[in-house]
Amino acid sequence: MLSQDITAPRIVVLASGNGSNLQTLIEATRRPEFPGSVVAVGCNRPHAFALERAAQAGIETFVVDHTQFDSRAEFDTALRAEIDRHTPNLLVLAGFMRILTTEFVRTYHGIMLNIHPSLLPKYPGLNTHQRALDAGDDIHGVSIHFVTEDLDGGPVIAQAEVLVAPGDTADSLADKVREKEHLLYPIVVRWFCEGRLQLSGDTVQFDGEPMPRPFYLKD
Ligand code: NHR
Ligand code: GAR
Repeated sequence: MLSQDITAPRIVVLASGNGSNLQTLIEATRRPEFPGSVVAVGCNRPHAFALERAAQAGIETFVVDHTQFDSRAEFDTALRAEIDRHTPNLLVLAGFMRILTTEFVRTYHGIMLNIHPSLLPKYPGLNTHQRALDAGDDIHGVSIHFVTEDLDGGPVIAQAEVLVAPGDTADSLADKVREKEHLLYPIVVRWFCEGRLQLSGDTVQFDGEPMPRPFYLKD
């Protein structure tokens, strides 16, 4: 229905690499009953496979190559200009690999989500799978959070766990975690598009009530 298309939340996805999470979001949002659509995909790397996935799906793309800027502030300003052309209601980081400035994060406060490959607050930052292995963890996983200035420290909305098996490597763990990511991100993006998720101060609100703990996806 045309009227639905006009009012459907507009999602911009930022990615840096392969874009498998982007792919699952494109597929989920294309189901007729999904209350939002991916209107553009932005990358900081000109050769990211995510760009090909978007093009294949007929979705607009833009590249803001961070290596062409002298500072993070200038990069972020250029990135904001590209994003804002698409008037997003939701900004989704899906394997986006550049730390964003305070200015940027403030601009999209309450409408920016990130998927992070660890059970936050464990292992913010990079190399999460190796760090979980090195620590001897037997449970690892993924978290989805609102993005704030605090790197990977924004309020957590949802998590899913994977079991670490003897013989697991960083690569095998990444594969297991990615499987959970592909299940979890579309659920959370749908909630946001349905207007069920809000950030209020440091608290995630779900259906207008503070979430006492993150949603935990069961096996
Ligand atoms: N920005 C802010 N302000 N807050 C967050 O919570 C953010 C963010 C930007 C990205 C994703 C995050 C992740 O899920 C994310 C969350 C990149 C780095 C990093 O160190 C750290 C965390 C995340 C993403 N990036 C290096 C940098 O110098 C570059 C690394 C590379 O290019 O491979 O920006 O893990
Ligand atoms: C995902 O596992 C995501 O959690 C992680 O990168 C992968 C991207 O995969 N994100 C980060 O490490 C952010 N620093 P994809 O490109 O296939 O979606």
